Amino acid sequence: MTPPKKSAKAAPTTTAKKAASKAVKKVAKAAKGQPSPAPGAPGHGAASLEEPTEPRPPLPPKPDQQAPRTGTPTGAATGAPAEAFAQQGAWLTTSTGTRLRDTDHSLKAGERGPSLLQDHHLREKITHFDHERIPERVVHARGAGAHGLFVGYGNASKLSTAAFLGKDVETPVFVRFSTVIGSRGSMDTARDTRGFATKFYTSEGVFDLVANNMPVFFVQDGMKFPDVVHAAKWHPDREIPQAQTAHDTFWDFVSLHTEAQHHTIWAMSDRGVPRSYRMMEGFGVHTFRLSGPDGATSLVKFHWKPRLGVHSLTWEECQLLGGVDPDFHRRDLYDAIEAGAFPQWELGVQVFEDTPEQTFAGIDLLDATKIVPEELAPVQPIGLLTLGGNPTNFFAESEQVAYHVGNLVPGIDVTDDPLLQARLFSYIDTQLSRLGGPNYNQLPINRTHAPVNDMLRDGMHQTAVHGGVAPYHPNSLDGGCPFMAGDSENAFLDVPTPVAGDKVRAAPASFDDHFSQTRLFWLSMTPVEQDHIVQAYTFELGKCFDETIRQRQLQCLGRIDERLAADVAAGLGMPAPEAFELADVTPSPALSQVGGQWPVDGRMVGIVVDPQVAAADVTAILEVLQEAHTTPLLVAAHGGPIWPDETLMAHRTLLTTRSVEFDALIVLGLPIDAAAVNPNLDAKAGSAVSAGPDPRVVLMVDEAMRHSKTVALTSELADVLGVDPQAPGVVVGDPSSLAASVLEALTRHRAWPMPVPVPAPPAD
Ligand code: HDE
Repeated sequence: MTPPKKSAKAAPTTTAKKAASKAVKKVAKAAKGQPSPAPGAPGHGAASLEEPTEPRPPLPPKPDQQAPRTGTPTGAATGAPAEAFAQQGAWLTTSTGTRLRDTDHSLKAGERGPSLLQDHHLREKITHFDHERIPERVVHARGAGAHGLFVGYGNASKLSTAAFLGKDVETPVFVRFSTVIGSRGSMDTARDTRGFATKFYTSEGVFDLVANNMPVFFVQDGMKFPDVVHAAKWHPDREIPQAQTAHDTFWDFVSLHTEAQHHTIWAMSDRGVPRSYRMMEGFGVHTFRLSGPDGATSLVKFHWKPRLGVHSLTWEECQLLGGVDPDFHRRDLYDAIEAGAFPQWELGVQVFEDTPEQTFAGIDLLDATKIVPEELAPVQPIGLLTLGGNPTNFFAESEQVAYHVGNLVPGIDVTDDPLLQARLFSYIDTQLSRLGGPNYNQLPINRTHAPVNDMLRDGMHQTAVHGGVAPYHPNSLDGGCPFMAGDSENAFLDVPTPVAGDKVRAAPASFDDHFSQTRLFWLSMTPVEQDHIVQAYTFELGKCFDETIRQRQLQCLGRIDERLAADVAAGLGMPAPEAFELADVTPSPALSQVGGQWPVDGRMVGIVVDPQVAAADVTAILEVLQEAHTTPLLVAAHGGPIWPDETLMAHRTLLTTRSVEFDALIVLGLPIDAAAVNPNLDAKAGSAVSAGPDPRVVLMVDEAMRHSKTVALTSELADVLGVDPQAPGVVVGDPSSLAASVLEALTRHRAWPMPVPVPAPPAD
């Protein structure tokens, strides 16, 4: 086979940029004239105080909302508007379209009598309600989705024949982000791996890239997946804890099954607590095989690179958000899209020669617990993804979307990675019980945009009406149709690869190295990131009941790094493990996520005001922040108008928010409401003992500073609040200068207390 030529590094093409900016402008135009700059309005129209008396047809979706294309189950576009999926007309009907007179009372034998069996409307309404839930996903149950557009740069066309990678080819996509362990209603900010699954509706069929935000996986063989998931989920007797690995069964498993240690250190790092879905990398994890137009094949690893950089929450923020806003990531994604701050990622590939060994620089490409450092194989961008549409209906889209790693298109094939091979079985199988039968690909969100001519028939919820009499091959009754496509008709190619060896239940020797890349990850982190890892292990193991399990995991940490093991042991009050011989590895600075500057789109800025602040100053700050595509929210003592003659309204009050909701704080005033000094209140306004600053504002500022965020305020308020103007992240100045300073500071995400030394790149 010919070795793949490295494709030239491509910048986003003008068309890719134009397509993205066209989409941004469309939403911005639709949003113009909306009453509030804060996203999150529940519906398209405003509610009326009285119950409406005049019927009207259902309103169209909000400007930020999209829906799947209205195609037939067999791929043909109907051209019907997206609303055709939803409700029609002005009058309430049964599910079969009969208009109804009353839906508040059941049909009874007399006003005070028993309900009648005859009541078909009651039975339909209650029966449907009884069956509204479907089984949640076994893993990745908690998630949120968005519509978008992928535009190919064209530079991968030599590597793969896949049409959607062609230059300026536009492909609609639906992306679903998720946590792995928690149930459907669990909090977004749990420490966990995140899913990043993308459905490309390409002209050649659906391609699903079912990725995670970490490039390695817990296990090397699909056979072990149920084990790791059972260990990570709640304890089976009490079904606690929810959505977290800080418990005995998880650490019992990973300390015994040490191939999980590499993934575990990623989960214990800041990657396990992302600031936003918009600020995560995505990784296909496995190695895939691409085939080009000349038949040459190459091995690749897929990467998603976020335009906003990779950023994280602090652990304390995660815990507070779990209570203050358990929907933090879901809300962040929807709000950003609604505000026109469309998240973007570049799709990139690391390309390797397709050799019989399937290794690169001594790294086994079939081992999903290994990465290939970017310093050794750079990620080459091959297309741009822009998410520009929120779902119109969560259930129909985000819940019913069914990804499958076997949804492949010509030019992209799988490899023999034993994890990937098991996934090829699992994803169809799980949809059968989750979506109730074999026709789930006919659901609107799963429908392909390519013509379908299969011989699959019947089954639960069949919505296609198939013609013909011979859904079998070979046949003569239907003229032998459908025919098989050959190379010239762009048929999918299962790349012929040699297979040899005994039939065994065993792994290659290269799969036995569990610690060298785990150490590589640790050494690639900056000191602040290493401290977070120490804290995460200390927290998780501190929640384990069993001393032996803690001890065993400390030994695993000793195999990663002496300082890591010693610091965690100190936090647990246990002896540090013996010294182990450590792997000699070269750090990969690309793995660190601090030390750069990024765009600030969609960042949240809290502005604390009181009626004494000049409204003109606040309006000017709002303008600067909105212009930069951030979302400023006014925080006041009470809801409603803040100034008697102004239209500006409070978006949050000191009761409905906490500093963790914001990336930065601007404090312009001190809302003190003496009337609210009530000893029976949970968090009293004002101070019962002195006329000092409102303790809730003090708490906000203190918390924001502890989380290394930017806090901007005037020098008078810094004095009153006792804020050190020299402290990291503190900006003191006139109201007119504060917004610009905040925007500048936000480009670095946080103001870490120490300068951040970045590990040196490896010598050539
Ligand atoms: Fe999955 N995985 N997985 N997985 N996975 C599922 O499929 C499974 C693996 C990933 O938003 C399930 O539809 C097995 C690796 C994502 O709908 C299920 C193995 C990676 C999502 C399943 C793996 C993933 C899933 C549950 C080991 C990263 C969410 C519901 C062989 C590359 C997709 C469903 C969504 C979902 C099985 C390993 C990512 C049970 C058996 C490795 C992002 O089929």
